[in-house]
Amino acid sequence: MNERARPESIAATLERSPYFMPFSMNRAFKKAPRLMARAEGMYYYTPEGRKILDGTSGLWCVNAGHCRKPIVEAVQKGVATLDFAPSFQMGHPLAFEFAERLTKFLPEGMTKIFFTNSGSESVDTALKLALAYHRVRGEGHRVRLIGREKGYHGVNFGGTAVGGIVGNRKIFGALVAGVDHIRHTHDLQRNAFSRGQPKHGAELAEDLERLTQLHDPSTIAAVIVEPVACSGGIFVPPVGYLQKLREICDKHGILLIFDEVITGWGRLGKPFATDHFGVMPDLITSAKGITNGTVPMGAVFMKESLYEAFMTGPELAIELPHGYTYSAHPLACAAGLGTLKVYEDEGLLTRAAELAPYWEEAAHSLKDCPNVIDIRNIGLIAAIELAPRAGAPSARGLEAHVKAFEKGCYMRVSGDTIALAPPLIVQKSEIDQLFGTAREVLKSVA
Ligand code: PXG
Ligand code: PLP
Repeated sequence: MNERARPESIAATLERSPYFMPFSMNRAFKKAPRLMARAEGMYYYTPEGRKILDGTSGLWCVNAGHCRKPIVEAVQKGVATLDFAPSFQMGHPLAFEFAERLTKFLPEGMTKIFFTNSGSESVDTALKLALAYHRVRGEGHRVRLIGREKGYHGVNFGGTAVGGIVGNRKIFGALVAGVDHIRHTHDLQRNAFSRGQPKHGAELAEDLERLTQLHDPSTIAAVIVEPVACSGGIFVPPVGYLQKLREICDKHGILLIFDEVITGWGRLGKPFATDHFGVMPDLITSAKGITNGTVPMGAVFMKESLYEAFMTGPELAIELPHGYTYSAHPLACAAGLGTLKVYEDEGLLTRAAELAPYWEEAAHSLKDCPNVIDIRNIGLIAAIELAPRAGAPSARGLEAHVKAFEKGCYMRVSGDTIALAPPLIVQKSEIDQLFGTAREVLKSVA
């Protein structure tokens, strides 16, 4: 029997492991690990073979469910055919094929694609594109980037700077100069237990107008927001809010970036949140579901006019001095092509819309559970916000996460908010299991 088959021995050695885990409580985790060794469809399996319902699509990325055959086979075939090919001044056919296929799924008007390897890289790419776009058009004075409080845009310098989660920013110095933030839209007093988009708060978009007055609009290059802010606690945009942001951007020549790393790929019941809300940004950042999480990949989608602005200089010059060794990696392109096939064949990018009413009922049925102070939902996303324990913020959330895992469900928590977003193949019986487990957990968490 090899080491991998002996779970006790894995757990016993973890305390000394050299693995510095990302966004984790390393010491506590290594003392009492929660491991997944295998996955299939809606479920993970622990090394001991315990079946765990995946309530958050891994990290919001496995939208088509786990280990789907067409994706696995595309990757297996891909890796045996072309392991790597350079994408700087060279190319490979899959990259062009994948870009072409992708455009069929994108909101109308999004016609050009830049490949990255993650959401964080997509965000930093989009921010650099925005600055460079203004510069090549003779508006190099537009140097400021605006994010939003409680926003999450990954962990690279640009994304951390425009991000608005205090704990993710405070120990990393001054970050990037010229960044400011508009206010968040979390408003328990007026909007608690809203179903779908909350009624109150469209006027919060006017905070952007305030910043244009403070800095002068001619200094602002771009505004980046998540259409639904997910990592920071799941905040659904108030009715009319995104429209207002778009209007203010238009008025002042500011680019609007929607960070759709989570909201893209069917999460809200349309391919993108852009389609769902009917508000068109200038750039969209994507990752995660683009390959069903199988191989790391990200992308920035942009309007034709953005791309065209770069195609005006001498032809024998590199139009954009930016890119990653692994941009358009052949394995990621193969995984992406397999993923798009599953999404299309199974109608997964609109399935959340069919399930949303059932999902909403199930989520809001937890209203009477102890410590629940808000429930928010949209598409196949739900947030259950718990009152923080006095003097110990996040403790209640963490306990809920651990107890749910013991009861056979994986649920992410962000502080004291439980975040649910299952693969889009979820069945109603599994929705029942998820919220049934959440109810049991909430009753047992003091
Ligand atoms: N933008 C948004 C909107 C995201 O949600 C990123 C950028 C960064 O993507 P990468 O691929 O670099 O991680 C994200 C990622 C959680 C959670 O549980 C959310 C993310 C990642 C990990 C955990 O909320 N979002
Ligand atoms: N650092 C060094 C020294 C490099 O040579 C490179 C790429 O060539 C990078 C960082 C960037 O790596 P990547 O292209 O994988 O983002």
